[in-house]
Amino acid sequence: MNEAWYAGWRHVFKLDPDREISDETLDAVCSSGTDAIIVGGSSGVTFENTVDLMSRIRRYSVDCALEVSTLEGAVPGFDGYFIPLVLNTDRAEWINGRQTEGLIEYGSFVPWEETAAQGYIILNEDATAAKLTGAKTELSEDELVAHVRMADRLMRLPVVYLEFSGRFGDMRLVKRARSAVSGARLFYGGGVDNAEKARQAAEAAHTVVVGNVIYADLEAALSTVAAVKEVSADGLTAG
Ligand code: 1GP
Repeated sequence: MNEAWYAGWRHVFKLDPDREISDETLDAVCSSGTDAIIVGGSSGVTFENTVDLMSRIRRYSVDCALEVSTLEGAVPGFDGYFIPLVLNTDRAEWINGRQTEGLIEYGSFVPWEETAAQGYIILNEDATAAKLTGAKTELSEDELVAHVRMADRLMRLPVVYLEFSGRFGDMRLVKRARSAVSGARLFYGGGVDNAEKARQAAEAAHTVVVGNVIYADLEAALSTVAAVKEVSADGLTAG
């Protein structure tokens, strides 16, 4: 069977090209045992700062993917590419508009085997991404499940991403979403800033994305790696 390049990822660190990171911190993050680094951000992403961060991460063997959110920030040389489609907005530019513009420009150069669409469901109204995209973040459980089924069953997107960026979400809802997916991998990101939250997120989602705490408390960020890895892939803590 042909497994997707991100299929085995349980823990991922997300680095923002628009934020400063020292060589020491980057070394710790890339050598932490995380499964991959995703480069991406909601604002201030340019070709220059993306190339710069990519070339620094490239000194390490860790998998490195780019989440392409702007045309300017589309940089060749990553191991993989994620293309976010925001599902809980009525602004079409974020669902398929900008993505189509990207394909008009770069469609012949896309490494399709290493490119995957992410069905983004943004659930924290305070997140920059929610404001930028006009996401309808107040979803009932039924509405959330409907969005997940839209992504997974109708659109057959390979990744569903529950984005709580900046706030730890309701893990019961995340589990509910995971039980609703059939083929997609469920990514969870938002407010994972210690080992305990990492463990809870790992019990709920297939892949746990850790971002902000890298810049706020490196030791706490690093502790999330082992915490996620201690939870087996089906969400049961080992031992
Ligand atoms: C952000 O989902 C990621 O896109 C991670 O969220 O920054 O809150 O860890 P945090």
